[in-house]
Amino acid sequence: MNSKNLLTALAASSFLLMSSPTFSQETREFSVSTVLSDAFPWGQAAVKWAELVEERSEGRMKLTIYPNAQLVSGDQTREFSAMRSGIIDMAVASTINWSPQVPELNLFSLPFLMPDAAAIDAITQGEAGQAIFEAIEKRGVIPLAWGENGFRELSNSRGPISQPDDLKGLKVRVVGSPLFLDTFNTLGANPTQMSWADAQPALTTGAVDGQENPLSVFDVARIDQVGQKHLTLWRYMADPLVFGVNQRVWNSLSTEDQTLLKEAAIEAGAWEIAKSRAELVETLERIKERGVEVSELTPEQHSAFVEATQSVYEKWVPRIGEDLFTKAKAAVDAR
Ligand code: X2X
Repeated sequence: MNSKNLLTALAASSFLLMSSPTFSQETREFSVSTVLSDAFPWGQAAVKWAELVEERSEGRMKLTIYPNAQLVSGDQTREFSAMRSGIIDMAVASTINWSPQVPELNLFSLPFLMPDAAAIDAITQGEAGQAIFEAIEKRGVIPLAWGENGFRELSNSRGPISQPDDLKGLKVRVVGSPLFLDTFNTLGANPTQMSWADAQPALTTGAVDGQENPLSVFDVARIDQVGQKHLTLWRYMADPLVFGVNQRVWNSLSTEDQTLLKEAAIEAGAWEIAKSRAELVETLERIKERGVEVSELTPEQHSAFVEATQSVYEKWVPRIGEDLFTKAKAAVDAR
């Protein structure tokens, strides 16, 4: 090879190197926090998001999922703070776990505000949902899309529950927002706050008598095997999931990648919401087959619970925001 040909060959090979994707594009890896793993719809939502992002960015963006709130050592109510400070890049998170830092998210935990799935959608997909996303963003996390953990049903080891009186003295494990203490205290129960990681041993040892979680969680975590033989379908609240990104991470992305990330989150969220709703009937069947005694409420029994929990509204609507509550209530009524 003469020197001219050698130069041409070198130029060609360096051009190839530069244009080959592995050399011109570096892969950026991001952490994604979830509380539940991909054995549950919640974790599956994160997996779907990661798959879509990796595929559409042709490997430029990689989302690595850390389930069981492990990035905050299981302390799920610290997830939002960890996101804000940059310990966590992204999350698919329950509104309950972020509500200590974003009081507006307590809206979804108001007892019996949302009677059905259409009511959840009326809030998340409308003006109220927009206002909630603004509240999250104002506190330093960019919200991209909604998913769903689901209607939280009450289980316990003591006996059937179909009226407020049945809850008297019942030791119930509740999640991190203080609103839950008020709801269960006002019903005469004895609530105690603990993380999901601590809840399962507490149910096993009998340190608590009951818990509340969506049917999918009861089913997959085999809550029936830790003595929870009674389940009340009271649909007292549902926790949506929020796909969110740390603000600095968001700002470091090109507009194109921001759009890609957001569209993938919206798609993954819609997919997961449809999937978890579609699985509900079958999940309940499975739970019944395992010998769990399921109580459904008559309209009168339901009303008794609604009335018994009115004080929660008096205390919490001012903290959530009158305006947001009014928007949400109007959306539910008009659904
Ligand atoms: O802790 C719970 O109950 C769980 C898993 O549902 C949430 O993270 C809200």
